[in-house]
Amino acid sequence: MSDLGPLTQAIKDGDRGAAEAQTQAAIDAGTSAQDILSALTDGMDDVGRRFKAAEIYVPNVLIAARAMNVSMALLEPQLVKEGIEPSCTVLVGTVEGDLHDIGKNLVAMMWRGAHFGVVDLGTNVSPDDFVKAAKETGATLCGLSALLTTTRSAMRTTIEAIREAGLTDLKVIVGGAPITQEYADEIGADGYAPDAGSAVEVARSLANV
Ligand code: B1M
Repeated sequence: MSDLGPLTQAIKDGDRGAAEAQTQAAIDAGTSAQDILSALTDGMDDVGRRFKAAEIYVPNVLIAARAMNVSMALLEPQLVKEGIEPSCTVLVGTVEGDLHDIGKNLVAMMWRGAHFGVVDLGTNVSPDDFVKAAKETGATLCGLSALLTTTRSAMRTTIEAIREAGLTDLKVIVGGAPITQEYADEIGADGYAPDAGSAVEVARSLANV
């Protein structure tokens, strides 16, 4: 396994070029996708801590997020490589009003790696767009992500729209920093996952695969 310290540092620094080079070097060295992913998230966690402590500001965070996205684009085929045929279709999106997508992208990548056919609807997805996509794809699962306490309520309205549309078999999984099991229960979600790793377990359990 290659030394992943420089990769974590590249994310902390928001250095896109170094992030790309270090990710590619780690892949070429045969480092596991999971280890590379951990190095990336360690870097982003540090960015989050410094942002919270007002040591850095929104532009720094954006730059780090872009570096992480460049690395994630390179890593995605490695995570997907283990897949044979997707076991079922899974929708994923960040709810209306919320533009955070790094955690949602991680969940989508982990689900792809677990052989789910992922349809990523992006960020700021309205309840109607979730319903429309569910009808079009015949999805089995729908993952909702929210990072803001102010957008948590969009999860409730999305679940209500899904139920009102008669999509009773579509299982909804919620997650994101301000979400708890208690809140998931309160809004009638079928599952809650605190992180991208457990999102795989929850999805497998709900989809019976
Ligand atoms: Co924002 N932001 N942000 N931000 N941002 C937070 C979330 C915040 C906690 C920072 C802080 O104040 N300490 C705070 C929210 C406070 C709150 O509501 N409680 C905040 C704020 C306030 C804002 C703005 C309002 C700032 C402003 O403009 N004044 C604004 C809102 C914009 C909007 O959405 N409408 C804003 C904007 C931004 C950027 C655009 C600059 C950027 C987003 C870039 C992007 O996503 N492309 C950004 C970032 C990067 C952050 C922090 C620093 C990092 C978030 C992140 O990507 N973490 C964050 C502070 C922090 O987290 N400490 C912060 C890494 C990621 C891997 O973790 O997303 O939690 P996370 O995902 C985890 C789990 O939560 C879980 O699995 C993931 C991996 O294990 N998970 C799921 C997530 N979704 C899941 C779905 C599942 C299951 C698990 O099933 C479907």
